[in-house]
Amino acid sequence: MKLFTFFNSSASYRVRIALALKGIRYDAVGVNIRNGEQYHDDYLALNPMGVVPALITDSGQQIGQSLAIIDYLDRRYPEPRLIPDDEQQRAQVLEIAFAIACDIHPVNNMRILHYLGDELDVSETEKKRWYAHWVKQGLGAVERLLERGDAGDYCVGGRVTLADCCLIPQWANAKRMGCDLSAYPYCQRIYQHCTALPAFIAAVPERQADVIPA
Ligand SMILES: N[C@@H](CCC(=O)N[C@@H](CS)C(=O)NCC(=O)O)C(=O)O
Repeated sequence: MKLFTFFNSSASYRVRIALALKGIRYDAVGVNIRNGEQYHDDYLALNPMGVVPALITDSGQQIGQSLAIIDYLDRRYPEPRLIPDDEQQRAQVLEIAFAIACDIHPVNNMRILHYLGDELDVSETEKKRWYAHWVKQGLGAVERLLERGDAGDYCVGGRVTLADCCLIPQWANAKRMGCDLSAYPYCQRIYQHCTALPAFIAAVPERQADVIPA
């Protein structure tokens, strides 16, 4: 299997966590999205969205979209199950995962921030405000979902799921961007617990072969 990834891409990070949890061996191919490698023709043929990650499976299938990749992995390698079969837990897990992957992440993606600066002349300070605003709004909602559910060391059901695979990279990203995260104790507890686990440690940006030192 080949994963096309960028070290500090949070969508790639989600998939790296899932691969590590399932103990799947894969070759990592770095795509430097800071240099525009996601727009090279050969990469666009693999993932027409021009974003990372993308996966080429052992049978040669090409899959883009981190959640589609994790769903594929979960069906092909069911242990540990990341998207529960139980319909109530499944809905809880997907609600949190989609809140992060569909509502928070897309508005703060690199190309959006570039567009704000390059095309709309938005200053660096205003871009930081933009980023912090959507993190606050989105993580505030995730915190309430965790509060009304059964969150503890994990988002749902006392074990690792897709929701944790999405929360940890989003949280790490917000930390890196200097957001105030003091208002989200449920998220904080899950971050502290999960980031001490071997699979999450293996997936961190700093340990990837394509890391670019700060
Ligand atoms: N919905 C996509 C989002 C992928 C995505 O936006 N990846 C970012 C890195 S986290 C990217 O490649 N950005 C390149 C860019 O903004 O030009 C997924 O979940 O795979």
